[in-house]
Amino acid sequence: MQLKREPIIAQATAIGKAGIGVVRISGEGLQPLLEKLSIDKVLPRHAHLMQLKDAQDQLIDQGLLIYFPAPYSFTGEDVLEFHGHGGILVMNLVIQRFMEIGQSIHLRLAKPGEFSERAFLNNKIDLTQAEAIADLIEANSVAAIKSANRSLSGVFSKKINSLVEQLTHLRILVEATLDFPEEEIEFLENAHAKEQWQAIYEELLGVISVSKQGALLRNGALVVLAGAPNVGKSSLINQLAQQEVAIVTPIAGTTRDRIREEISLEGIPLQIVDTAGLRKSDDAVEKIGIERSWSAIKEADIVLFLRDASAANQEESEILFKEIHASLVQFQNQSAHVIEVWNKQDQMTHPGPQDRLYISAKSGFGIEALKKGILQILGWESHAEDLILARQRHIDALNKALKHLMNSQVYLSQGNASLELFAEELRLAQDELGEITGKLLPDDLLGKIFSSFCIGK
Ligand SMILES: Nc1nc2c(ncn2[C@@H]2O[C@H](COP(=O)(O)OP(=O)(O)O)[C@@H](O)[C@H]2O)c(=O)[nH]1
Ligand SMILES: [Mg+2]
Repeated sequence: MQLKREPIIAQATAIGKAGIGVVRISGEGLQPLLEKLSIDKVLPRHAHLMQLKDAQDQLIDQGLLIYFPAPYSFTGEDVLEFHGHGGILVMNLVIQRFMEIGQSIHLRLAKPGEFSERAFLNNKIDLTQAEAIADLIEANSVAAIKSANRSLSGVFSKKINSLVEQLTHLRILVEATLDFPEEEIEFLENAHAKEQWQAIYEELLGVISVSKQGALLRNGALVVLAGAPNVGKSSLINQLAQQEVAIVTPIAGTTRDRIREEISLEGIPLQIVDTAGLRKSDDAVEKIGIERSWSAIKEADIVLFLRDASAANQEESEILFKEIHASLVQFQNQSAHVIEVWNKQDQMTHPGPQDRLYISAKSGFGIEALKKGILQILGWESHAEDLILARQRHIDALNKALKHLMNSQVYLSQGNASLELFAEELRLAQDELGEITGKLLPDDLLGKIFSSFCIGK
């Protein structure tokens, strides 16, 4: 038996001063509420001009009322929208008044994400689509908007559902085979079980790849500028940010604090961190700065290790370079990429080895190449049209599904005795995929996901 859910109300638009503000109500059976609103006849999906009055018959607000009867609404329940004036107090009074009128049907304030949760529970959208709504609202680049919209229209779910279907098909095949042990191997061969497995494997790899691309758009990367004093780290952050965010002087030890600036490369948000130059110092403040440089390196996705290409003596820099690599190992941040960047190209007196990345933070020479290098290291393929704005939750589940699929392969090649294990691994892979669309997610996890959305969503 399904429990009847209480009707809920919340402001759907942002709280603040605006021309209009929208209050949304959703519930199973809002007819009693409509009857009390003293509008003669409320037509579905029509805008009705309405005066909302308080218990003393004083006008609170005048606006438009739209009624979306179930199941043709966002939540799948009856939905009422009141489009009034977007003032903080007005909207509060409007909500209060609706709560008074709706007392008999137990109208209450909505919790964060509760509208989306109901849409999910009523099968209007699946979990990836609900998440895509939140992502669309929070998107901070055009690319992120595009890929959120793709998820919202069901592209991601379709990919997942297709994989689930193929896994089911293969499982049925294997389980049918288990009933006829004598013919097992031949049967599977005739049904091209290996080929089916291979197709699923390739499709899953494809989904993982586009999801990782999308995750880049969402998460971006932390790029730390490191190196000896005076190699041009602060000049480079200024060049990348296209403004003077850090102080540049010829005096070694100028930068002491970490300076952060966010830039966007093809829609990917990059946190650029300028750090104090790494050297032995007796200055108490500079020492703290240098400690902070190391802690930035500890967290980096990419370390841009700057060197002065015009300097005759590279010995110190060479030692520092090794030190950075060693410390990344020590920090257990081996996934960080270190890019060697040779700065002050404009001051070089003779050409250096060709395989180096030369830039001039001063003139801007090589900056485009550097940006390209960063994108390449992040694995960004700018022309991928079918990006999915995946969340970490999705990537984790996809990776786990891949792991089970790989496990299953071992059993398939072992033949007879292992077929049950083969089927079991396929089932585990399928379960992981089911978690992405929310079909197989425990209630407490679902609640956690929806409560991270804001109120009114
Ligand atoms: N000629 C030249 N000078 C540079 C370049 N980049 C930085 N400098 C100079 O090198 C000095 C140190 O630069 P700064 O950015 O403060 O280096 P940091 O200590 O690594 O942050 C300053 O005098 C800069 O003007 C460059 O590409 N070419
Ligand atoms: Mg500096």
